[in-house]
Amino acid sequence: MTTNANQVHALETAALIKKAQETLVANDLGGYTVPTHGLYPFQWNWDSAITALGWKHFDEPRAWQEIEVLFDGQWDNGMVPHILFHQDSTTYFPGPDIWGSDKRVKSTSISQPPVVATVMKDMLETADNKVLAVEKVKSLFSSLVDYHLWWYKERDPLKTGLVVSYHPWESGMDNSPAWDEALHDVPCVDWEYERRDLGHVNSAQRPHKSEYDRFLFLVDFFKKHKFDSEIIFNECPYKVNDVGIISILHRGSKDILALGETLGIEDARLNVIAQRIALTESAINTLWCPDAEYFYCRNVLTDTLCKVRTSAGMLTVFANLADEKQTDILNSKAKQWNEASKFCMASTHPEESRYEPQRYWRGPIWLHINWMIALGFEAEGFQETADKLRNDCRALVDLSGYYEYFNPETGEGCGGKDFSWTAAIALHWLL
Ligand code: 9WN
Repeated sequence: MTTNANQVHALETAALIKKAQETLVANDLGGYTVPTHGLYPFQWNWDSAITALGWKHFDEPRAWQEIEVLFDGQWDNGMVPHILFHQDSTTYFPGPDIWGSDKRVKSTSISQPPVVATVMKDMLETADNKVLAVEKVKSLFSSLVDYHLWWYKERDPLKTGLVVSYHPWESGMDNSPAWDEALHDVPCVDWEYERRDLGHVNSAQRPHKSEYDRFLFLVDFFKKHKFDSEIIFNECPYKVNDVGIISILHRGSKDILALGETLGIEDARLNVIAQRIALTESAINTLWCPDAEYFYCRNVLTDTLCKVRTSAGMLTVFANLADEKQTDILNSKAKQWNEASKFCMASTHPEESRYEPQRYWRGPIWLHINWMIALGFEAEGFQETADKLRNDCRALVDLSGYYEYFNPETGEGCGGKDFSWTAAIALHWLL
């Protein structure tokens, strides 16, 4: 770049940093950050963890507070819910009454990908205020272990090595084509409801009613069974091994062991986590499809792989679950995938028949997913792939700003505006 071009770039970067910080501050509801006002007016689990990564760049105490408030909603059994309804709002559906929450902090009855452990490790390692960071990790550590043990005990009671998910919302990748068959087998609710998301976002960018009918059936099912884990495990009409959750959990568990070692924390439960890590490592290849040479999710109820290439399979590299040969294959696939659309990485491979570039999780790009995938490839020495992901994400925010997600063909911002995790990933990774 010439000196002038460098100066322009620096000015643009400074403006983007300012805008990203302002976005987080504007979305701050006092201790927790909403993903965006209106569309998502509560605290979401993996959004909050990712958002803390943004806060840490300009307000470390506030970043730790985000995590503390998230754990304040933890259930007695260790689950950290997918949404905490700290206050009422009429702009989102389904709210706490539909979920039938009976806890002190009202919440949903499912969780979300547990990226929080990895975030906490990053926050400790990069902290300016080490004393504060050590104090916070020490005080949250036991709850964090409880959370991971909840996943293993409640979602893999038979010790298969692969936890199950009970709801597409739990994956965070709500209407990924990976769930199409499994979700189709779930009955529809027989009551009328009014969606609020369509009042905020164009319906072409959101899930269909046929999916919402089933999402809500599952919510009713959990409530009807009073959140009884045994009954739900035995009878839930939707049970999926989600390779995204499995990978993020696995990486997080290893990060918990590393945190424990760094801080000299002695906790006998860490042995259980270590055993579960080993179990997952020995089971992951059951999700590898030798024909496609790709990691798929599995519909546990029909014991079939969900054969559609979604970016969730790439998270095995982030978790270091893919072996050396598989990582090499995935890197070649990532290159081809990235070339298949103008911007990368599309959440569903553009050559899949179910690919839709702007409909929720069926093609658009989410920056935090790309960040995790890039971290994985970088750690394995595939810097070119990591750089391509990063450069494309930077181009997306340059072009469209901090939208919830982006069309991989045009770069157009989709979904909610002024979105917390997009601004946070920009602060943490791109700027
Ligand atoms: C349901 C908040 C959340 C994200 C999810 C994303 C979307 C909610 C919805 O928004 O899901 O949880 O109502 O569409 O799919 O990943 O955490 O940003």
